[in-house]
Amino acid sequence: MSASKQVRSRVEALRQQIAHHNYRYYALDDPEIPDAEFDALMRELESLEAEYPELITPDSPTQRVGGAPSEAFAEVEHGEPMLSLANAFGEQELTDFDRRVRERLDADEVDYTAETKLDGLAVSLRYENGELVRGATRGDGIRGEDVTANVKTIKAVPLKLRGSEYPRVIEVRCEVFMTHSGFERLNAAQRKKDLKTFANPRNAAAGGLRQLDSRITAERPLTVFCYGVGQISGGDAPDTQYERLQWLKKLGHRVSPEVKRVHGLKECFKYYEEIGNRRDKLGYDIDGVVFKVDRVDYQDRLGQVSRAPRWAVAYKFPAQEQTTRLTAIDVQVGRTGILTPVARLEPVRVGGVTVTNATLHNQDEIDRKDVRAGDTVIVRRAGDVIPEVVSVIKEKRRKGAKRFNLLKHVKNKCPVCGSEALREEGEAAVRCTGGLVCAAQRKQAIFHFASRRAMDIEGLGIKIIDQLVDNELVKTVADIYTLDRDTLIGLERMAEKSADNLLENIEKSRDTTLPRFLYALGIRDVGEATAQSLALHFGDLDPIMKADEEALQEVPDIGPIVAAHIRHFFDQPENRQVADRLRKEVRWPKIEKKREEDLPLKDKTVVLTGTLSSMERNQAKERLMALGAKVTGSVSKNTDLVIAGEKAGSKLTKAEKLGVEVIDEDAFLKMIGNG
Ligand code: 5U1
Repeated sequence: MSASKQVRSRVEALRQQIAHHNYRYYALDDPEIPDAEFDALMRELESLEAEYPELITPDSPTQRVGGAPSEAFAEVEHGEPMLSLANAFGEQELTDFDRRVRERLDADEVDYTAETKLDGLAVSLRYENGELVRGATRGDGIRGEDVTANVKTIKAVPLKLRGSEYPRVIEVRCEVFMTHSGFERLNAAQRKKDLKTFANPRNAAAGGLRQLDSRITAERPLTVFCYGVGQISGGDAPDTQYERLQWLKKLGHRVSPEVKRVHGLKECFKYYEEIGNRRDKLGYDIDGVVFKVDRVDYQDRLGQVSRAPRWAVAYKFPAQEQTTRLTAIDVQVGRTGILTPVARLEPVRVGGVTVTNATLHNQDEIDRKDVRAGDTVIVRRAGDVIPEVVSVIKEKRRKGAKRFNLLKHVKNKCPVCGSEALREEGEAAVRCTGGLVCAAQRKQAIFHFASRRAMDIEGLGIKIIDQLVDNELVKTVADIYTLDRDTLIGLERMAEKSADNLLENIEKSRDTTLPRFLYALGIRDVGEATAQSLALHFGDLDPIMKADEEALQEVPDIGPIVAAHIRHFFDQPENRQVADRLRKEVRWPKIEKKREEDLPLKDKTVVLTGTLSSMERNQAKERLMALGAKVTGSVSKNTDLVIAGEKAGSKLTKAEKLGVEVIDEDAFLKMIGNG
């Protein structure tokens, strides 16, 4: 059955709506409808076209993904050559460019259009009578490759120009690129499919555009920004570069929001600086900015040399990637005890600074990139980010270069304190187990030990800890209890009164509880709740220090991993020594060992809702867990008890509806013995 007039007009209306919403979404970055509504329009059009294939046209939005792959790209000639850009490095070269422009034009000052320079691939889009008829790569500037099927898959490329006021033929010049988020998504999908990942967004974009099968291109998150025009016949374009870009936007094209008209050289430098400051937040890679003489009649007067116009210049940022030699791989211990492999490099300037070290992250990353000492590597430094080794130039590898194994390199010991270094199954990081003695972790360990929920030593902040550690006055947390007034007064910016207060607080901290003390030791994965459970189960420190992994796993909520962490911690003679010293300095009340069966909230599922005035929610949760409760986040028919603080909302309503017992904060405090 052929399509009725009604169906035809519905199809036409859908196409117009879809083109309009594409324009709002891609060109204006200002969508009017949610994605789901847009998808519904697309689905309706697809189903009508499936029913009435005679209605399918090449510019229908359903036709972005083409059919079978082609054998090779055909060569096509651009209507007008695609020019390239001359570069300016450094202030002097930009100053020279501006001077040459002004001298040739005999002008005092010139307006420029300032644009970002994307790190992508230049493409020319040819429209005839408003329809996209061809997409071509730059090639040698005269002839490029026909990538029409591929560019049609890029949603930001309009298949039809908007409105009816456009030249009969127009070539739009644009840069195809990939955003950082698109790149991450693509690599995540590649990993999931066990396929090769891409080194950077540029490679991913270039590879995507040059696929002979456009169905693969369609899966790559490519986008475009348009930056100029080539051939124009049968119509006119505005007289300045800036207005041309606004005009292209009106025709449905995507133009960078960073485009700006600037007056004279001073404003060019200002623009460069502004974009440089925001470079890392743009969400895509740029390698500089471009300045173009704004008036097209001036551009015509200036002309070109070889293939580069005299009226435009790319002012580049310092390169963010450089090649250098990796002389050695060392291992550093961070303040949390993680052993990180570090590449020692022959000094190289990257991103405007000299780089001599770069992180290699962990063993998995070393294996993935196959980095070996002596390799020639590509180093990247973007913004304030720590320099990293991106990849190895394998062709330049010397014979006999050996694979690097971190644990072997450190002989399974922390290079700082000599405690055992461990890599757990399923973990990328290798860690030092000498938490209490390792100099690399000292400051962090002391800070945690003194924190409010641990030993609660008010006044022992990071600035004082820095001085105590740097002057070797405190080597382990046990040394805190040997500090005297004279030592403290000798610290920078430590008044007598503050020293006295700190000493008093150290004294006060001697009276603590076993859970606080266990938590303060900083054993991996032993938070407040686990410390509570350990204390209740074992009753004292000694049996905990002696317990094997099996015995530790008898404690509620302690599984094999946490049990192994506790055991490893106390297996380190240095940690044991510090714990022994500490127990002579501090004291805690004896704990009535409770059998698990006797815990008052054993097997009860409890939900906390609203705000408690007497403690933080986390603390309340831990108290409940210590009494044997299972604390969950949502109310269901399996909930035994809801504790409702101030401003309790939907959870309270649900509990009431389900008839679950609800108590207020006072009753809760009584229940946990704080009433
Ligand atoms: N933003 C921008 N990139 N880009 C690249 N503008 C621009 N202009 C170019 C090129 C190759 O060339 C014209 C100046 C001819």
